[in-house]
Amino acid sequence: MAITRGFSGRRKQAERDPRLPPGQYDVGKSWPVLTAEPTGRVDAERWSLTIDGLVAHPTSWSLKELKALGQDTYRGDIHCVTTWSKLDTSFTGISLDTLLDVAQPLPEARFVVEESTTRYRTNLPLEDVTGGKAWVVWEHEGKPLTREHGGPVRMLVPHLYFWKSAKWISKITLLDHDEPGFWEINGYHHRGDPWQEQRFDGD
Ligand SMILES: Nc1nc2c(c(=O)[nH]1)N[C@H]1C(S)=C(S)[C@@H](COP(=O)(O)O)O[C@H]1N2
Ligand SMILES: [Mo]
Repeated sequence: MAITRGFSGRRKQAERDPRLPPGQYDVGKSWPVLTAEPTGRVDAERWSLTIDGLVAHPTSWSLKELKALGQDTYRGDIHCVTTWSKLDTSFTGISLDTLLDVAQPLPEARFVVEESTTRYRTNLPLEDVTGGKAWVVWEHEGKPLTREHGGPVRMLVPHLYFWKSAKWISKITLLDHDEPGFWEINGYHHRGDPWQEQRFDGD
């Protein structure tokens, strides 16, 4: 009966997926593109990733060298500060832990800056990219990462808002102090935990 259907429909809408942090909505299968600059144009053959700054062994890897280190898959959710979340998605790449094992952070290293070929930057505490929380990734749901989503290789730090995941990543620098990146200079929160709604500076 019409009344029953309408009633159950409303009940369904009121249910909130517990995987959605406060103020976020589910985009479903789609994946919005958000870029504050021209889309990066990276030649995968010539691209490399460098870890430098406060490390015992500054190191650069080609994509081939990264892939030779192994492969990790993240399965879970991502959250953009503009309020969309994408649930139960997957990315394949290599854990930052593996790369930092090679580079060897010095005891005074406490923060990192991610830098893109496009010069986009974002900053993080070192502990937000260690302990199985961050990856550099080249595949999304089993396919090569597309250029508009940061391909050939982007950062993935899914427990923080997605602006902390630099597309076209090329350098990760370890520092003893925090150094605000593009959005952080423009009023965004320095850490960006979606579960605490750390959207803007002071949140
Ligand atoms: N190089 C670069 N990385 C970036 C950005 C950018 O403008 N340039 N935007 C950030 C923001 S605000 C978000 S929400 C995500 C968007 O990634 P997507 O376009 O793959 O959804 O990338 C982040 N990484
Ligand atoms: Mo964003």
